[in-house]
Amino acid sequence: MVSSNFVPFPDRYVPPVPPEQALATFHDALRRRRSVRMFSDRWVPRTTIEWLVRCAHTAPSGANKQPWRFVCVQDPTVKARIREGAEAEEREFYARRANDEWLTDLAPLGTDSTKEFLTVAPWLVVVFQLAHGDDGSQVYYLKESVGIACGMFLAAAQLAGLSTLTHTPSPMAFLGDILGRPKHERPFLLIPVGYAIADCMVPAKAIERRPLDEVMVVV
Ligand code: IYR
Repeated sequence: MVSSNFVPFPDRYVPPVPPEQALATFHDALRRRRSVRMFSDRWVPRTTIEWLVRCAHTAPSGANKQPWRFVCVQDPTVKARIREGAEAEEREFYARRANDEWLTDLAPLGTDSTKEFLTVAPWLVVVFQLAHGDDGSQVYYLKESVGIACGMFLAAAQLAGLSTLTHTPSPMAFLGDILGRPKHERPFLLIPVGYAIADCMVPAKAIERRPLDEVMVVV
């Protein structure tokens, strides 16, 4: 098992407080995260976005292939094109693609095909999954890997006091076209990042969490 490919576990993290205290602090930040659709245009520095990507990029991935690309858009012209493309897909979604159950489930969120936040939020981070490495090599557990990286991105943004939305205008192929990405990069998630407006409203239903004993089983 231990071979010359191995090094001693470097720089192990030890929390400065007991585990449950560290977790309570982390949980307090996470539990107050809300998906936000009412963004202000308050600027977020590029260096902050770099930190978010750095955090996401610590994610584990199948065979450590790191099969992700984070395309961070602040150019107003590009954001406008993304909004146009997303709203075109969303109009189809609300008019035709979504079935009745889906529309009923979405009703409490008050969403429609207008996506103003796509031009207002200072950054749109478009996460792409790489169908193969840039060198053509295989990748493994692609969705799991990119999903974990996105989760870490969202947690990092929350820790920094930033608001995010997990937006999935579907299908998302238009994002690869607008951003000029190569064919092996497939859009995975569109994450607007910024600050919520002062009088931001969120759906009451989005605050509820099922009790722990419904989501956790101990055997
Ligand atoms: N993509 C659409 C619809 C939508 C779907 C789900 I599932 C949501 O949780 C929220 C919205 C939209 O963004 O309006």
